[in-house]
Amino acid sequence: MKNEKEIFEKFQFKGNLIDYRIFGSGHINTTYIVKCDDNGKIRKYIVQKINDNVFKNIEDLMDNVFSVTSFLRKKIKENNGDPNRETLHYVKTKDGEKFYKAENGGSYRAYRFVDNSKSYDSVESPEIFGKSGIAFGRFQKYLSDFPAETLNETISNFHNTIWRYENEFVPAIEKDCCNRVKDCREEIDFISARKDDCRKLVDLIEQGKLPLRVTHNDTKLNNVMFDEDTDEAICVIDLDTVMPGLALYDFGDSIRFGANTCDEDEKDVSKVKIDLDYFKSYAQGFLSEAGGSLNQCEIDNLAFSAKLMTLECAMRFLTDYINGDVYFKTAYDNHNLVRAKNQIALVKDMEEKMTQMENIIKSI
Ligand code: ADP
Ligand code: GN1
Ligand code: MG
Repeated sequence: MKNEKEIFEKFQFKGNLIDYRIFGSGHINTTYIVKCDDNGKIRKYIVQKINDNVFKNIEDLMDNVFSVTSFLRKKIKENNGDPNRETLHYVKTKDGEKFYKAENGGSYRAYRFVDNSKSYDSVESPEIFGKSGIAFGRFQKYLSDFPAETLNETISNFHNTIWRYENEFVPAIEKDCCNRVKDCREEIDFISARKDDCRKLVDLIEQGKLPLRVTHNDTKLNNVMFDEDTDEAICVIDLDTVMPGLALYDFGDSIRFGANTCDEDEKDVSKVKIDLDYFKSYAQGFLSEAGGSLNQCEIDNLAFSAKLMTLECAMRFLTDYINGDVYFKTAYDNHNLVRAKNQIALVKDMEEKMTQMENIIKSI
């Protein structure tokens, strides 16, 4: 623990460090909340140990997030917003570096805690979920003229679903390093039967029908901060995967996580459904900001993208289970298998309700 305190003291925080603890429920980085006493005023910061198994080039990653946040700050000011609350504010180390490389080998970065904010792992009303749609839609709109060629690709082929299928999923099954394939044949068959779905959007990119945009690529509900008092969605966080991508990835991934009637790791899959009221509310929010710039092919594939992002996530959880849980953080032995089964149940329900989902999009 002494070690961690020493690491936190490397950053340009205001005041004396008085408290810190592990925070949040992300699957990738290790997140801490750190409190400092600045002459009686308590200042809160977030410090993260960046997962270097997931992010291979941390310099590139930090260059991205610094340039994206400074671009967003300008946009927010132009639109009369409050840049201190509406985008992440990174804090450099006392040596002026974007992150701190500790003696233990770990890489750490820090930002200001977004004042008076909270994140949701699930919400109780479609209205609140709809507000996250506005935030992610606006995020995409603000980044529409960001110079995409200056961005580093932090994880290659991140949402290239067919690439993941052929280069991660199938090899994991063939290798079966932990002898787990025997426990998930049904799930493997379910995903294999949908291989054609995995190539659909990639084919449309190649045919020039879907444009690459600067997108967030990890639009989980708990990657947006809400105001403690008003429940307005104020700030999009977790910018590690901001890269050229499809508007559809951002839309679909939000639905996957936030319109599920259950948590992503609910074990009783009979309860797992897509809630169409949540779907509609998110679509209205997202399209109210980003809709104006979408082409017809993007609009036609919004409902499909929700299914595809869920199928992709099922495949990623299952691949990680087969590989022995080396990518996502897990809390118990077959956690990744539970997540995969949950996502598969959601795909099944979306397939049954696909026409209704498409009609909702048409009605907006
Ligand atoms: P991961 O990549 O592991 O998902 P995140 O960057 O999403 O990491 O952070 C994990 C959690 O920490 C978030 O869901 C949120 O609750 C909290 N968090 C992260 N950054 C901030 C911030 N600047 N202010 C307040 N809370 C934050
Ligand atoms: C991870 O970092 P977090 O928890 O917001 C993952 C997403 C998955 C998600 C599944 C960089 O998101 O791609 O969809 O878990 N992030 C990365 O819950 O792989
Ligand atoms: Mg996150």
